[in-house]
Amino acid sequence: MHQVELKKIKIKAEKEIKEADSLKKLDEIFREYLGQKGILSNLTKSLSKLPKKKRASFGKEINAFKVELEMALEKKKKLLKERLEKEMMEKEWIDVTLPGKKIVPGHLHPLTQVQREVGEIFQQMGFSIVEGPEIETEWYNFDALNIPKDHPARDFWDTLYLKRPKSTLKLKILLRTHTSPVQVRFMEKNHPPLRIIVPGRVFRHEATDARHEINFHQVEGLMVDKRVSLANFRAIVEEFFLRFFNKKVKIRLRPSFFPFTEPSLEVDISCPSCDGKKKCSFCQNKGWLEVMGAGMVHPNVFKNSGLNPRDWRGFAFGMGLERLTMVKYKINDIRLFYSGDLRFLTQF
Ligand code: FA5
Repeated sequence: MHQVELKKIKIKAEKEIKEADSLKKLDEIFREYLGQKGILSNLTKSLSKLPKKKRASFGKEINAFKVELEMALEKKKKLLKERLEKEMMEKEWIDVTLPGKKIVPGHLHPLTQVQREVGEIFQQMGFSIVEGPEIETEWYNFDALNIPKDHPARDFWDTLYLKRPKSTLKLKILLRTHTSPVQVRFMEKNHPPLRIIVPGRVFRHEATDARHEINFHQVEGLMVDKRVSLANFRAIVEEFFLRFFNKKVKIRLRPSFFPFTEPSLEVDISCPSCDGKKKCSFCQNKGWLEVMGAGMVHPNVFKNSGLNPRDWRGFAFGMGLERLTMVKYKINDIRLFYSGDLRFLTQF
């Protein structure tokens, strides 16, 4: 009776192993037959009910079947694993000869690039880069720079004033119209000799056109020492333009007026596009381009910064970063910088 039963179990187990198509299924078969409460374990327990004579031989048969079953399961497991690996390899096959996906990296805005370049050139000449607040008080933007209230010079700059809560200080606040207030801020806290440049954003309530924006950038320069003269200024800016344009450009200093410098100058450079030959549309056949305002620091500015004007001399200048970038790359409309137009931006 037991032999017949064992035979049936063997046939069933063989069939199940043959049909098993996953490792999970094989696991279930293992538990069904060889587990603690599995079929073979039950058969072994039932040995005690057999007559002594048959017990030993049937026990041997069960053990042999156990070994046979374990081997069959192991073999099938190996087979299934191999099949699985093969399937995975086929699914995940990569053709390394295919061209890769092109990554288009972003890059710095042309104004940022030029601002950094300007900074590096001045740093090589011993200047430090300093920053100041974009929201300024009337004092730093005007009064400290020798532009008193009701003075007509204040109209040079179309100022955007800001509202402030009534409860706080009476000082008016505004969006700075130039980077010159940082001259005073820096001299208040740092004793000369000093050489700084101040790149930064400025704001003016102006009508926009190809050369004017309401929001643009300036780079302020300030050098203060015992004996600084316009000759030093000329040498420094000439060296700056030589490095910036990678060629020698001529410089022309014209008398001008700024309340915070005396004397004041307007600085022109020979057009790098036609080398001053008056033969290009960029300089409108003039051969010269206006690039910055400058002058010797006014004694009142030293006083307002807590320095004795008898002890110190200094020059200051302020140039428009957009205008400078336009000259370098022959850009004819300032509004392109803020257009977000990729056809323009990707050229840099
Ligand atoms: C000033 O702002 C002075 N603070 C410059 C200065 C500094 C003089 C130190 C003396 C000593 P001005 O308003 O000219 O000056 O502006 C300086 C430069 O900013 C100009 O030469 C021009 O390049 C640029 N600029 C002026 N207005 C605009 C505008 N609306 N859009 C773009 N660039 C402008």
